[in-house]
Amino acid sequence: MITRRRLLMGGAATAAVSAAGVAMPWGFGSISSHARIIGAAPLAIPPLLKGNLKNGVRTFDLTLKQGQSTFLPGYTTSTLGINGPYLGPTLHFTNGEKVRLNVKNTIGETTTIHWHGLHVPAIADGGPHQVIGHGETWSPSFTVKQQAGLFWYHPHLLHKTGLHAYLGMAGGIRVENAETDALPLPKTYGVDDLPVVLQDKRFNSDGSLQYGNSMHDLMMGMKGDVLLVNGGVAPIFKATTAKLRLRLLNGSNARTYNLGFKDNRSFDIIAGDGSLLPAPVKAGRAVIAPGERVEIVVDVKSAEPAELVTYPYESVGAMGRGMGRGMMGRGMMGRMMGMMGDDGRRFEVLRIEPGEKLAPSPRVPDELLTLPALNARDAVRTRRFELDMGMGPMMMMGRSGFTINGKTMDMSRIDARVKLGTTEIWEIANLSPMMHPFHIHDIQFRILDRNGRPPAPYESGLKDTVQVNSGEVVRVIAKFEDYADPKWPYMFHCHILEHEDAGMMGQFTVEA
Ligand SMILES: [Cu+2]
Repeated sequence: MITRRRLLMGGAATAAVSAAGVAMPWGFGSISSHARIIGAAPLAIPPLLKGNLKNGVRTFDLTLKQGQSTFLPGYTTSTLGINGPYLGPTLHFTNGEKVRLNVKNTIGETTTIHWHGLHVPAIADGGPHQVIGHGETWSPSFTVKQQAGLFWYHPHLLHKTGLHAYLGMAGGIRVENAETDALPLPKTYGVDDLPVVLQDKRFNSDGSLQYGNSMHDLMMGMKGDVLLVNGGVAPIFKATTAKLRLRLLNGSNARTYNLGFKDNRSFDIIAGDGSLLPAPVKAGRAVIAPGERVEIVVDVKSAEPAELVTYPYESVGAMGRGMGRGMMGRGMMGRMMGMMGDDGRRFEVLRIEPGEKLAPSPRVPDELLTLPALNARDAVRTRRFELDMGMGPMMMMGRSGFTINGKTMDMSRIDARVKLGTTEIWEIANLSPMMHPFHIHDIQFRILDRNGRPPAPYESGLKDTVQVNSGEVVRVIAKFEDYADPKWPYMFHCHILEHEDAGMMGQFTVEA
C-alpha cells in the first residue's frame, strides 16, 4: 500500500540513480529487451468522452485520482490519472457548444486543471489561481470558441505543475468545427486518426517514477530515459487504412523531439497547436517542444511496417551565441552548452504494422484553412518579454534565476494589462543559452517573424506555444477578445515545466 505522502514525495527525495535494466533507454544496454517485451503491446487509445448533453450544456465528469500502472515488466508504478490510473480520456468538443467540466480532485493534495490552448474566461482557465483542494469539485463552464484542432488539459499549480503533470495527469481535447469537418482528412478516432501523447520518464530501481530535484533537472528540465507513448513503451498500431493521421502532443516536462520515420519517408504536416495549417507541408521531420501539438498524415503500404522514431535535436542558435548573460565561467558554460540541445537519447516512438488489405484514404487536400493575412499595423502596441536564466550568483544564493523581464513569477503582481478587443504584438526575446517553448493562455496567436524572418510554413497556423531559440526574438500577434476580467489573470510562461515552476512565468489581465 502506497500512502499518498509516499506517492507525492515519490522520487523527489531519491538520488538520481537508475538501476541497470530498469531505466535504461531503448537501444542502450539492457532496456532493449524490456522495450521489446513491452513493445509488443498495442498503442493504447484513451477513451473518447463526448459528455452528456442536457439543457444545451455538454457536461463532462473528470476525477483526478491516484493509480497503479505497469510501464516496465515486473514493476508497478504509482501514478496520477484522470478517470483512470494514468493520463485521462480525450474530450470531444464541438465549436460553438457550451460545455461544463466537473473536475473532482481525489489525489490527496491541491492541484488545478488548465485547458491548454482554449480561449476561455480567465476564471475558467484553470491556472494557478483556480485551485482545487483534495475532495473538492471545480466546475467551470464556457462556450467552445476554437478552430478544429488538438488541445489538452493538465495541472497548473504554482511550483507543482512539473510534478503533477509528470505523475500522469494530462489528456487531449479534440475540437471539431463545422468549417473543417467537410475536409476529406482521416478523422475516425482510434482507426485512422490517432492520439499520440509523448512523455519521457525516469524510474527508480523499485519501479517508482523518479522526479529529480538536481540542479541539472532544474536547469535543463526533467528529462527521462524511457519514452511513454499514450502510457506505453514503443507500442504497435495495426493500420487498416492507407493513410494515418497522427495527432502528436508533446506532454513531456522538458524534452523536445525531432520526429521522423526510420526509413525517412515524408509525410504531410497538416496542423499545429490551434488550427489546421493553410496548406499541408511535406516534411521528413517534425520538431515538437513541450506543450506543442503537430498533426501529420502519413501513407502506409500494405504489409510494410513503418517506425516513427526520434532523431537528434539541435536547438537552433544555442551553440553560436557565446556567453549567456549572468553565466559563470567558461568551463561551466562549455558543459552547459553541450547539454542544451540534445542529451543523445534516441527513442522508438510507434511501430505501424499495416495489414495486407488497407481501406483507401482520400488524398490530403491542397488547401486546408483560410486564415486572414497578417498585418503588424493592426496592433495597438508591442510588448517585449525577455526570457533569461541567471545561472550564476542568483542560483548560488538559492534564488531562482528563471525570469521574464528580470522578474520571477509573483501571483500578486499583474505584469501586463491588455485592453479588451485590441490586437497586440508580443516580442519574445530569449537571452539565455537554451530554447524555451513560450506559451500564452487565452489566445491563439500567429507568428509574425523570427529574428525578422517570416515563420516556416509548418508554423503558419494558429499557435499557443512557440519555440524561442537561444538568441532569437520571435514576434507573435493576436487579438484579445470576448473575455475581460480585471481581477483574474491569465498566464504566460515557459512550457519546460521546471522552468515554469522556478519562476519563468508572468500574468496578464484583459480589461474592458
Ligand atoms: Cu524554459
